[in-house]
Amino acid sequence: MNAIIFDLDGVLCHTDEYHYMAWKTIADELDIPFNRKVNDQLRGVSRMESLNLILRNSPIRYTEQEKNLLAEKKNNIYRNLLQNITSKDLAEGAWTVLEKLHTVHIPLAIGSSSKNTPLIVEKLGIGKFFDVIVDGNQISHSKPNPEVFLSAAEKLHQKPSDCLVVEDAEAGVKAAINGGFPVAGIGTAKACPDVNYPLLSLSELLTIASH
Ligand code: B16
Ligand code: MG
Repeated sequence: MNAIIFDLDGVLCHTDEYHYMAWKTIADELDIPFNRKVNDQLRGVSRMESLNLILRNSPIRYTEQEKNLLAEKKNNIYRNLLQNITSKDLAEGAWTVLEKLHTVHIPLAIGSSSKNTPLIVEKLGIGKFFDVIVDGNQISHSKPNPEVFLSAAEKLHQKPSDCLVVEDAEAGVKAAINGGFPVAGIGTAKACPDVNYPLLSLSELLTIASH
């Protein structure tokens, strides 16, 4: 393994909780049932695809224009929640792991579906650790399509089989597998079949990277 590609929401930070809060506000306003189980299906999935998954539980058919407004409203709520995040919002051990991997010159990338990646990375102060960042602004197909990870591997000048993807979401694990990447799963993704490395903590990456 030559390089590591990290998912962002749910792996390096818990902004996944803010996605949940913002979608919950929208779903409650529309009187659509929404809980953490539905929210788990939205992990790694693009904003508009997430909205379509939520609206499947509504008897009402929304126009494209209405959907665009709902997605924009959700994003405004989400971005307001992001305003106060700092490096304290990093996942446990993330800073130490990134610092150590960077110090031993392991090329590092972020591969995220989120169009808010630049804001989150800036707020967390972790940009300096990454050689490459590919996010939702640069891709046409979100996870489980492997595009985001393939683009990151290409920019790292590495073959997919030499880059370890770290994911928290089923859609992300599938994207990695579809692209031919080995994958480490953390959180709910550690139970996904096909995960090569189920992680209890990010610090286990230091052991994996040293082999
Ligand atoms: P945005 P990841 C994903 O980020 C989130 O997991 C997913 O819940 C969200 O819908 C998606 O980004 C798009 O986010 O609305 O900010 O563009 O897990 O791929 O880092
Ligand atoms: Mg994620």
